[in-house]
Amino acid sequence: MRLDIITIFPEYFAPVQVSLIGKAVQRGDISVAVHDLRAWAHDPHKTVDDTPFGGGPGMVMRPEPWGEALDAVLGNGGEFRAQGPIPEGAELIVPTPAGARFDQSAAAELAGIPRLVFACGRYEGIDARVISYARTRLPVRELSIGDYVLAGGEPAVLVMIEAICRLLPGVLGNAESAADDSFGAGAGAMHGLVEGPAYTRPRNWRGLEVPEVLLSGNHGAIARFRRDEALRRTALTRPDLVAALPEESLSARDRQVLSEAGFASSGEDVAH
Ligand code: 6GU
Repeated sequence: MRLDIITIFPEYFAPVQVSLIGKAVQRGDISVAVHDLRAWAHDPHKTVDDTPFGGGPGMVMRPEPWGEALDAVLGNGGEFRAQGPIPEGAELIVPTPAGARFDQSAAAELAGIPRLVFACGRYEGIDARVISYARTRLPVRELSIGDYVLAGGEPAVLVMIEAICRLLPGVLGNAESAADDSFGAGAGAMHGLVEGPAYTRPRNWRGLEVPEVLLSGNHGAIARFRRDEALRRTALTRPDLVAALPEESLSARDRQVLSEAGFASSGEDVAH
């Protein structure tokens, strides 16, 4: 997978060189190019923003540097502007709090795309014509990582890259761990639930014991215990997820655990 990031803060992306993603970059499974938007600002001050038409607070990123940046990064020699071919399989991702929610299914979809170009906006966003124009040339997604406002798209892009790249084959040490985690879709996944707690050695730590069943070697009992814990924790921290569970996905035991945790069998929270 190839990633291009266009930003006024290239230093912000140093973290892609570390941890699992950094190792995948070193192996050549992922290539990352970070581009400084100011390289395409031609005035002495390398201005990339201006006041909004119609008035109001904040600044808007000017279209010209963005147009040239996308021409250079996406077009093989300016072809982006010249209506020539866009690199096969490329998509443009624009992080914005006004975008559609970036969630695990979006991450899984994007993990299947060979080339992602991230356009990080600052201030009050990028002149809207840049996105309209780009939509005539390649698929564009405006994405938000949650209902809060960041000063810029950079941290959101780091989050998206981490979520996407850990789904690529070979990036996680254990091929099953991505599929099996909260929101994953693997054989061991707790579909639609968050994961319960995990334990490792020592069996007794500061007087606290590891739950006995996990030491039993009884795989059926362990799976049941983990599902109970996942149901309890999801009921406590994410009642919205419990309410969204399809009724037919719940066994009698599941419903009992949920009802003990304060949920009616309809999936509604009856605790308050
Ligand atoms: Cl993608 N960008 C900004 N600036 N703020 C956000 C966001 C993105 N997602 C949530 N808040």
